[in-house]
Amino acid sequence: MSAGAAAEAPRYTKKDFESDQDVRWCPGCGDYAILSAIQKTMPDLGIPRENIVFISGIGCSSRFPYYMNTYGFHTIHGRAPAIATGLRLARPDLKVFVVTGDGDGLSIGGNHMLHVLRRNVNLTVLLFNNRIYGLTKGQYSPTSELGKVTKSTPLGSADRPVNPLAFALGCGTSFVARTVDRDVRHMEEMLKRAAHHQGAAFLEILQNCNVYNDLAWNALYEKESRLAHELRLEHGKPLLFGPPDRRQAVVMDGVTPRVVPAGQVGERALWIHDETNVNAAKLLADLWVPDFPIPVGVLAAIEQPCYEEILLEQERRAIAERGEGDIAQLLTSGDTWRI
Ligand SMILES: Cc1ncc(C[n+]2csc(CCOP(=O)(O)OP(=O)(O)O)c2C)c(N)n1
Ligand code: SF4
Repeated sequence: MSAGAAAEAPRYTKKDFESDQDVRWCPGCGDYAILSAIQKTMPDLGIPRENIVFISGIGCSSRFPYYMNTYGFHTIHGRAPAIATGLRLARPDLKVFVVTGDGDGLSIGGNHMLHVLRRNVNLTVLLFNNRIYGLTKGQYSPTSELGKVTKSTPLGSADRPVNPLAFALGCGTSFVARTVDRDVRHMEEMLKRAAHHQGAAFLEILQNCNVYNDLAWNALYEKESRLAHELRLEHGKPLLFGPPDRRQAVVMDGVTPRVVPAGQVGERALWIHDETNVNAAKLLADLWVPDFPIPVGVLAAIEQPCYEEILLEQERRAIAERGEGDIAQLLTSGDTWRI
C-alpha cells in the first residue's frame, strides 16, 4: 500500500487544502501558482488530510506548510530532508512532502538532500528554483549563473552553478523531473507523477522571484522563446522541439547529444525518450540553451527498494530474534564509567 493511503479518504476539493493563514509572498511571486497547483493536486492522491505532512526548511518557499490545510513543519535551514527521513521511519503510514528552495536545499541543505535522495526515502521533494535567495533579499544561490551580479556578488558570481537535475540523478534518485511555475497544467501533471512515485521523487519547479531575480526563466516564459527552446519529454516519444516550420531533433552522435533539423533524421535515428534509462536521463539533464533545448518533464522514473522498507525490516527481524530490548539497560551495560 502506498504511503498515507491507510484510511479511506473523503472526497476532497482544492478548497479543503487551503489553510486560513494569510499568504505572505510578494504580489506576483511564482510561489502562488505552485501553491494553487499543489492544493489542486492533493485530492487526486486519495489520502486523508491528516495523513499528509509538508516539511520545509527556511526561505520564502519554505513558508509553504502554513498555507496547506494538512500537517506541516517549518523546520531548520536545510534540514527538512533529515526531519522528513525521521518522520518516515517513525510513521511510514504518512505521505511526506519536502518543500525547499535552491538555497535551502542545495546550499546549507545540500548534504542532507544528497542523503535523502541516495537512500531512496519514500517522499516527494519539491525544489522551488528561483536562482536567488529570496527571503534574505537577493543574494546569489548555488543555481545562480556564473557572473551573476547580486548584493553578495557585486562584481559577478565566480561560482559555477549546480544543475539540480544532474545532482539528483548523481545521487541515484529514483524519480527526477522538471516543471515550470507558469505552465499550470504541466505542473499539475508533474506533481501527480512525483507524488504517486514510490521512493524519493525530486521535482525541480522553475519559479519566478519577480522581486530579486525577475524572469530568470524567460527562455521558457516568453511565448516564442518557449516554442523554440522547450523540449517536452514524454515517455516513448521522440525528442523533437521547435515551431512546426523549424522542427528540430535531439539525437545521439556516439555518446554526444546533438541538435539537427528534424527533416534530416530518419525515423530509426530519432532518440526515443525512455524514463527507465537513467544513463539517457543524465545526458538530458545537462541540456540547456543556447546550444540545446531545455528539457521539461520526467527525466527518470525507476523502481528501487525504499530505505524505510529495508530499515524497518531489519528492525522487525532484530526484535523477532532478540526481543524488544531496553534502551536504559543498553546504555548502562558494558563499559560505563562514573565521573
Ligand atoms: C542557519 C541559517 N543560515 C542562514 C540563514 C539565512 N537564510 C534564510 S533563508 C536563506 C536562503 C533561502 O533561499 P532559498 O532556499 O533559495 O529560498 P527562497 O527564499 O528563494 O524561496 C538564508 C541564507 C538562516 N535563516 N539560517
Ligand atoms: S522575495 Fe521573491 S521568492 Fe520571496 S516572496 Fe518575494 S518574489 Fe517570492
